[in-house]
Amino acid sequence: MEFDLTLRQGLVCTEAGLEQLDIGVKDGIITALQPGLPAGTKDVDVRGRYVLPGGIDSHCHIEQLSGMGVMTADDFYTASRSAAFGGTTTIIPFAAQRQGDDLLDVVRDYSRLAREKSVIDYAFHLILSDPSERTLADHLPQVIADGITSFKVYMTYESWKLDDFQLLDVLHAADRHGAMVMVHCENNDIIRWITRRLLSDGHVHPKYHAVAHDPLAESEATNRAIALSRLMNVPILIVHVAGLEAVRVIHAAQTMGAPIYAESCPQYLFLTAEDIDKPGVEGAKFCCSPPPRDPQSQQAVWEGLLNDTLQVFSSDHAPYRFDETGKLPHGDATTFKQMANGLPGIELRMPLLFSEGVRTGRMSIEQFVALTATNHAVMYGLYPRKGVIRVGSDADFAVWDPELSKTVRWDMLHDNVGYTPYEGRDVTGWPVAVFSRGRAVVEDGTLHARAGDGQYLPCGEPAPITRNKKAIQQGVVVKKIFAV
Ligand code: DUC
Ligand code: ZN
Ligand code: ZN
Repeated sequence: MEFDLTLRQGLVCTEAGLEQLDIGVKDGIITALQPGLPAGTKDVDVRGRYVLPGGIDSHCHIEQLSGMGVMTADDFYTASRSAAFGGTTTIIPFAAQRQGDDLLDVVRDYSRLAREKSVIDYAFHLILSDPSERTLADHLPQVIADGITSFKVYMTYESWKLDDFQLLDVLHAADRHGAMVMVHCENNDIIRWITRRLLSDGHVHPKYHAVAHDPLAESEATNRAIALSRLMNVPILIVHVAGLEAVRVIHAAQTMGAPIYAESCPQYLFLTAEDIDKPGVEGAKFCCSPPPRDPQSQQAVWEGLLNDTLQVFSSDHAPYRFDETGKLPHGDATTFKQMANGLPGIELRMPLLFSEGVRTGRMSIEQFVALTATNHAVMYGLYPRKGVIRVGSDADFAVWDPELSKTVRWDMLHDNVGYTPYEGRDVTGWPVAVFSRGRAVVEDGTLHARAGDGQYLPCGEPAPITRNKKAIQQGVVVKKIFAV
């Protein structure tokens, strides 16, 4: 068979580990994986380079209004372009339902934005903020049948948050229809109470954001979400884990056999609350929720990623410019409560982890691949089409030069944000070519894909959901309160 593309003699990371192999691609699919393949129409020698599955960024906010009504600085074009330059070939952003929104309208409108602009493939999660009877019983099953099989719910933010009763409703619906619930765990009243005290005492500086979002607000809500999930016997995935205590609570639940999964992000490995403590409003560049914490929490997140307490490493890319359109609605007078929450990170997610994880010897290349690609596909129903290099999978991969060193500057990135919280960091190991379904998206430092080249990926049932159902059938999980 004549290949459209042959990648020759790379160090390829398959599910069996790292091996020197050729990859043959036909019609966008990996069709051969062995040494000594015949030349392809496009034939690329990648000796000395790693060939890794294209990354999947399963937590990114793109062309989405925040809870406070601020539009992200990136649209589907700039965010997907930036993702691709960082080695990511699939993004899973959120079709966000605001209160009163008709879920079917939300999905239709958001799909159009992605279809017209994304340069790489994409799936969707939902954000559910209005789990009415009509949403859960009527619209949700339709949306799930169309391939959106995961949704994020919030325990904080006035306009997004669900109470425990609503969370139980959502877990129940997820269980019925085979979907994964992602939970933003922070106790809203703790944050609200501390915030009111701080503001009334005149404490408005960005650093008070980290004070208001105390680690106990995170660990309490994490514990509560786990309790609700255990009550219902429904798996959940806890997003953006930041604090040491939250990691411990998750680990304890998993040790008891509860189907709890979790995610962390670059900001919790590479930033701390000290970064927020800068003169004036500069610290707003480092404010997200939960906030970066202390070195002990960083260490706990590293350990959690290495010992499989935390299975996915996403960016939580929530890009807001450092001006009136984003972080600073009131200029230099903006208080910590008024700043848009969120950090850019879609392009640096994988290079930062490669440099600080793989290059330092902290993690194996296989762990890196699992945390940045394979586990995302498994968690959200895209496996094995995405997230792995194997015969029959989409030909999505990134060719990495493990020796290439660069100092991060915001103007070398491809987003539309205008700053990076990682300015000035030395990073070793970068993707130098990125392929999506066998086509070069990035090569020689240039974007080769166009807006609209990305395809919609309908997700199947997330594997942890299937696994949990089997466990229940086999009597491994004995307490099932509703026989629905
Ligand atoms: N927190 C979120 O929950 N989402 C976007 C960004 C942030 O800081
Ligand atoms: Zn969140
Ligand atoms: Zn988020």
